[in-house]
Amino acid sequence: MKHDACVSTDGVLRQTRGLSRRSFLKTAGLVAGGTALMGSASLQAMADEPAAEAVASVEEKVCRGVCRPNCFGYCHLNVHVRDGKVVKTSRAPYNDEKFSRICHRGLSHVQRIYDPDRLQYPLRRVEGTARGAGEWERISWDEAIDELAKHIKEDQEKYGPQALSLYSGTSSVQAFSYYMYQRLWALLKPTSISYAVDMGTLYGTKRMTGPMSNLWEGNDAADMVNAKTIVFWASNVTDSQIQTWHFVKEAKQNGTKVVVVDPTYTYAASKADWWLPIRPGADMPLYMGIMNYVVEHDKIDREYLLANTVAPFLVRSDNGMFLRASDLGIEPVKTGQTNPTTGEEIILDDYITIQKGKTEGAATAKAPELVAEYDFKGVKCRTAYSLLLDEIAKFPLDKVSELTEISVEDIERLAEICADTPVFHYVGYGTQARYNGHHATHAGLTMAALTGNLGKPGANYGNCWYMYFYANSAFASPNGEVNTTPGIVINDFPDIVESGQFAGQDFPIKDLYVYYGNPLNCAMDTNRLLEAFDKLDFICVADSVMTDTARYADLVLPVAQWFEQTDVTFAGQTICLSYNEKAIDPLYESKTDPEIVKMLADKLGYGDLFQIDVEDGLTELFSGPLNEMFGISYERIKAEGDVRFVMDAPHVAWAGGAAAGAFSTPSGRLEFYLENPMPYGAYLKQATPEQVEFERLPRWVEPREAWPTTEAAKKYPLFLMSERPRYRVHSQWSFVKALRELDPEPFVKINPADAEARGIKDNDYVECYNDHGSCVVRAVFSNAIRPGTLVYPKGWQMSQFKEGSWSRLISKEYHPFLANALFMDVACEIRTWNEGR
Ligand SMILES: Nc1nc2c(c(=O)[nH]1)N[C@H]1C(S)=C(S)[C@@H](COP(=O)(O)OP(=O)(O)OC[C@H]3O[C@@H](n4cnc5c(=O)[nH]c(N)nc54)[C@H](O)[C@@H]3O)O[C@H]1N2
Ligand SMILES: Nc1nc2c(c(=O)[nH]1)N[C@H]1C(S)=C(S)[C@@H](COP(=O)(O)OP(=O)(O)OC[C@H]3O[C@@H](n4cnc5c(=O)[nH]c(N)nc54)[C@H](O)[C@@H]3O)O[C@H]1N2
Ligand code: SF4
Ligand SMILES: [Mo]
Repeated sequence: MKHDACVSTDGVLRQTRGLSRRSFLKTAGLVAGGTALMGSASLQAMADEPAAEAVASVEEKVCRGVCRPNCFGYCHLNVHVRDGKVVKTSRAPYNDEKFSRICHRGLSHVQRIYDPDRLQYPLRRVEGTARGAGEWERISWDEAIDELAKHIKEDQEKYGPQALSLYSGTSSVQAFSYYMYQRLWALLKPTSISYAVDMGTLYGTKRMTGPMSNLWEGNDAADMVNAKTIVFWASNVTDSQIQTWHFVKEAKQNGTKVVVVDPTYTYAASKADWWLPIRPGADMPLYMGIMNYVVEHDKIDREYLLANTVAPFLVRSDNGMFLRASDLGIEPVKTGQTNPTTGEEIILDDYITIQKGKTEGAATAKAPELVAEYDFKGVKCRTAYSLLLDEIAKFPLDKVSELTEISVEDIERLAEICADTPVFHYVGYGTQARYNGHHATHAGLTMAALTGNLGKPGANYGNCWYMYFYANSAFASPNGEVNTTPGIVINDFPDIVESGQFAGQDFPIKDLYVYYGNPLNCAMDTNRLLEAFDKLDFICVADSVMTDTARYADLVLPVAQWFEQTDVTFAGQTICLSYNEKAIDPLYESKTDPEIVKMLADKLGYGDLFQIDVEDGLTELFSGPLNEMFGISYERIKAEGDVRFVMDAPHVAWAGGAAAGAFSTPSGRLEFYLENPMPYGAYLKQATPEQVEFERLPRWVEPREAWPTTEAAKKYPLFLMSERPRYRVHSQWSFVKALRELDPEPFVKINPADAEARGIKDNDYVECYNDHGSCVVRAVFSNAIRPGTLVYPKGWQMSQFKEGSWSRLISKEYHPFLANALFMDVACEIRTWNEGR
């Protein structure tokens, strides 16, 4: 399909039918004044098309925009511009029509762009006032960049390159903007602080399927229609991937059954054939219970296990490693080829299996045993599958029932469903945001392999979110420079700032630059983070609104909105590179990120390396041998609007299995048994040999706080969980008036029984609190909430609370193998709150 770039539509009449003159004027009034309070009808007005007679005389141009919060959708939008103003956003087509969608947030962009509270000028904290006091002075861009450059230069010279730290959130996947920053960071070598989100899924998957797996693997949602059953695990899909729900409905119409495993009676649960209200945090034992049943009833997929997993490999009891041909005195074969990930030479040293009672290399064994033992010079060896069976045996169904609070009959019924392939396990991020998160993924993926539910249409375990990795990396390495400073995770940031030490070395961090993210809102333990902020010399935030984090900065840089710049979005569930064209000039004095980078580079003496305009930059980024190999160029992306970068459609993860090279593990198979479990991002923790041993197989780890036996739960018996906010994406859209009218203030959903036991009435203000912090919100009674739990839609900015904020209640602790924030692993208590008390 040819994409019409910014067409000036003399055909306004064709484009603008359907809205009464009155409602159009209402929308137009909003654009002009920006402050008009809109009724909920105004969203409808935004969706409808203005009346022909009202606008016949006004020229309209329609530009292609990409809505790019990280709700996974990246919907294409028409951005309608009249008189240099965006008057409306409407749904625009993807080349694959299945992905053409828009939601209430996408429809309300006009209010984001013309938000009267949008940042307009660079702001500096008034000298002598405290951070967060809200006293700002307007300064020029020149002064602002001067000040930023001065701090970076002085502190890096005095303390080393790590003195500058960066926090980038999840709104970062637009190529020119992202890589311009990377280009500067390659020269400045600052400390990158990574967020610790969704890692239980990422790490749990990658450690079993290899580093070349995409970030968050899984089949394309369009493949759901091929499943007999879709099982939603810990996914609030109707709100978190609203753009995907139609695939579920289409599958249902096609006869697919839907099961929802969730402690909360979600909207998806209300539309499902079966809802299983699981105890929060107990998915791991449920997966083990399913495996127990399918093993017991001989419903495993032997063929899949033998050909695609390490199931038949012998494991040495002395060192936990697989027995190899070289152990038996057979010379390995040197291939002369190198592993693209490790750079090491690939040496073929076969893994040993048992066939007809004798050892046999896995490469040649036609029918190896799943369960076998072997005595290797006095070292007992057993197959990886036998070791898995030992773990499964620890989960008899009555124990699983106790842990999950699901009846034995229901576990059996679920296991029968899971064994009846193809089953599409659509896995959300609810259960993994706990201390035990990666073990749930480990068990889930093993269960999918055991039942042969991977690598074929309709069979899946995961949730695809793909990123394009082939942008020309030379762009981000000017003069061949790369950032060599070690990265850290946000959870460790407070301790590192306080001690000035990292990994036993001096590591003073003095400055912080935040872009594409809102860590005081979306990371963990806000109180502890604020203590770290207090110790920093200088904080600069680049955003388009006054976020929680911007409020605590010394310098705030106003960033241009999405439709005020050209760029290419390179990630998401639609697996496309999407073209976003500039519709209007940046409002007020706001500037795009690349412009900020250029100004800063100039001040720091690197100006010559940054004389790149967006068209040339994008052309370079989508050029070179890898892009050519995929047939991708900026010219093509621009002309076609979107270009799919994973070619099979619908995409099936790990298709073809081991024979097709689907797994990039050392063995080339799915490794449910790990020879060398390696910690992920857990920099400040030292794993003990016992912990390494423990990590080899899926094992039960209790949540850190939100589990009946924990210390925290004795004091704080309610388990607090967040849900994706229907009216925001994280903290974005927080200040959009039409949405605030529908969703005016922070609240927590509570089962009436828990509320009544505490003397709380519906709609009361309540304080939620634990040892980490607290907040004050409305209590909303809901029978959809599991007794003993509380659920809040996340993302409210601090200024919208009566007191405190949600992330203050979240611990900064993490598992020694995995830096993953414990968003769902929160024990708390709740009491009524009276203003002025
Ligand atoms: N509107 C909107 N959409 C978004 C986002 C947003 O902020 N707003 N954020 C985006 C991002 S970055 C992400 S990572 C995704 C997340 O997408 P989801 O994972 O679908 O998001 P959540 O709303 O956190 O849903 C988690 C679900 O898990 C359930 N749950 C909690 N604990 C458990 C458990 O132990 N077991 C089981 N089985 N269920 C459990 C919760 O009740 C909830 O229904 O959403 C994306 N989409
Ligand atoms: N309590 C709780 N907290 C959570 C979670 C939870 O379940 N519960 N979930 C976590 C998860 S899964 C995630 S992914 C994170 C998300 O965490 P964040 O990525 O920090 O969340 P956002 O609120 O989307 O912040 C993005 C910010 O970038 C700005 N922005 C957008 N586009 C641009 C741009 O082009 N340039 C610049 N400079 N800025 C831009 C937006 O205005 C916004 O302020 O939140 C995590 N936080
Ligand atoms: S917020 Fe998400 S679902 Fe809504 S229009 Fe934007 S990308 Fe699409
Ligand atoms: Mo996320």
